[in-house]
Amino acid sequence: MNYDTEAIRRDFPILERKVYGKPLVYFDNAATSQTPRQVIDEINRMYTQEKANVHRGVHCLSQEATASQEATRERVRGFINADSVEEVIFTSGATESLNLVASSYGQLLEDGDEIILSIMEHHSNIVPWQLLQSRKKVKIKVIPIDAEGRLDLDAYRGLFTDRTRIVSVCHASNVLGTVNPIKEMAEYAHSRGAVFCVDGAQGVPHAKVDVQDLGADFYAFSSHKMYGPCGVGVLYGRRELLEKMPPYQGGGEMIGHVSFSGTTWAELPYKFEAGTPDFVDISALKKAIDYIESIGMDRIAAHEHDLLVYATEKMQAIPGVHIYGTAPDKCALISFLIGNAHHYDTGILLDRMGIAVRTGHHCAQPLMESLGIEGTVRASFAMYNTLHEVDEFIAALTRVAAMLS
Ligand code: 7TS
Repeated sequence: MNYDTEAIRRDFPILERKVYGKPLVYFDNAATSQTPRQVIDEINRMYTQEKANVHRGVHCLSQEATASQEATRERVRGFINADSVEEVIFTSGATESLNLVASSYGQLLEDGDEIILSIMEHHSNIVPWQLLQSRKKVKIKVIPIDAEGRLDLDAYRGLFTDRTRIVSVCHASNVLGTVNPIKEMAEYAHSRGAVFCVDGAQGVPHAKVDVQDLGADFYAFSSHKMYGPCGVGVLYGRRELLEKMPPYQGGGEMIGHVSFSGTTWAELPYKFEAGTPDFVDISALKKAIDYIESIGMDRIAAHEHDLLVYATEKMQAIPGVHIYGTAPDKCALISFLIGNAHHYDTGILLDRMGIAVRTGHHCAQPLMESLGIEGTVRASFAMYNTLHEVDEFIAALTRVAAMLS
């Protein structure tokens, strides 16, 4: 069966709209991807038919809403091949998932313990660990990158000591696109007695993820970057670790029994889900997974790779364009600058031509500093983008490059 981009595009209503009278070319998918009708319909169905608080009511609507939410948990479990639904925790996004790990697993660390991160991390995999440093005297060590934007694995191995407790790195960089060798890195961390946490925000939307095969002890991601609703994220955690960890937040539903003489916690995964969850959007997330699987993650990955290779080749031919991140294994995004032009100016001009890209530091300021720049322009692709759109982008970029140089 051919990869039918036109049929896919018909499922995404927003792709029909125009900006400044021009057809929208949406190349900001690494920030958030668009949502198919099937997901939007499910959100609508939940609001019109099934809105009732979950895990609370004896009444029919509450039971239906609970079943809808819990069906997503099972769907996510299968999607990432977790061993059980107890290991799938719903959060508000990758950011909250990573804060949960740093805060709660962080409670188990002792003064003098060490954490390994990488220079290419998003702020959401840096700042939560720094917040932990205000409570514990833990040390943060940073894996550097080479000229192509790959993690320096010799340096990585060299950072370990007998105090290394946890490594937390991104599956793929949101700036460089580099896909990190998670399996190999996790194996080494385990051989040194450390736990391995993966920021999968840019991993899950682009390739099949098997948390057990990867050897991830934690895996964090956001629904809105994988064609799902906003406001929902997932934290996968290995049961044995989750059981040892204290709760992240206190409130309704995360308790066993509350008393002023002492409170007990609910079983997994509810111990980590305080308060009313975003059950409407959680329920609709399973429709995004259905959608991805109806097309096939391998086919999506191959299509995105074609776009990446085609766009990279064409961009390299435009005078003045410099691409940041040239690792052989990249997810479908390209960061670049034109000569000395400011990234913002390039972004504004492209926007006026109907092309949505992101500009700035992409919440990765330590990486920018190490590259000696303030920011980049970033084009990022998704399953519905086309070679024709890349051609439009290249034509626009050629004009912008001529204007700015
Ligand atoms: N980790 C990575 C690697 C990311 O790219 C992002 C968001 C996050 C974590 C945080 O995800 P959130 O859904 O909780 O916000 N990255 C971007 C980006 O590149 N442009 O906008 C958001």
